[in-house]
Amino acid sequence: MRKRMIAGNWKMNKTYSEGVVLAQGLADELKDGTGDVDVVVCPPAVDLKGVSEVIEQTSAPFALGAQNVYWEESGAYTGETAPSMLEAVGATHCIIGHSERRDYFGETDEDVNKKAKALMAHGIVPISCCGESLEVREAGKHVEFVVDQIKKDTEGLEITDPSKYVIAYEPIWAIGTGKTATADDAQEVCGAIRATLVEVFGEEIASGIRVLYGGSAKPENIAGFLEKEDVDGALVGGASLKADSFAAMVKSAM
Ligand code: G2H
Repeated sequence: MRKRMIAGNWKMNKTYSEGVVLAQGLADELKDGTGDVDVVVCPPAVDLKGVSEVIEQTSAPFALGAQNVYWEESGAYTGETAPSMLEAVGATHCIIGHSERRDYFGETDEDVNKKAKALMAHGIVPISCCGESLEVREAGKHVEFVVDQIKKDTEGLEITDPSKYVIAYEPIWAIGTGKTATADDAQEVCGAIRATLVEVFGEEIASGIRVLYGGSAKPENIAGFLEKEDVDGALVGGASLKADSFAAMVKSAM
């Protein structure tokens, strides 16, 4: 059985002190635990240490994730962060291949694949994003587009523990736009992702990999997504910036 996961992607929001306050608020909202749900918060890189300290001091029931990583171990890569650096501040998860990184910073499937391998070598769980543009969806090619991304993003990955690799399906047209995919839209693609994972890794591993939905997920709509067979949780942007709304989503998943 796959444990559900609710992950918050703060994107480029919250200064260090604001991040600490949000993490404290979330720790308080979730003080009674998160049941069988894995919860992850992914603040901006400069907030990681502060949120890590809040988690430690309050024994908060959530894990720490980064929003990006570089695949080299160290060296002359100005502005980048190595997996060991994430590990050193307590990050156990890391988002890779978010559509905003693909669109604005030119991240490719090859990069996403290298990042996944580098993270996994350090025991950090990748939350690997995929998803189609409106143009691709309107052309009716969304399933084949996402299947192709998954094949490229997972190429050569060695997965022995399927709980340590997570996929987030985020249709780009539904991100931060207020437009959500329907639960059936999400299931169509998440089901195709699962079938692709079976091809790549075999039934046993594929059945243990979490596939999250992302794109304007909020307290009001999360339950519908979670009812679907191949949707194992959510990657939440806007609604993760308030402790009460994010906690409400975690509670819906419990
Ligand atoms: C999709 C999502 C989180 P939002 O990018 O990754 O953001 O929930 O704001 O659409």
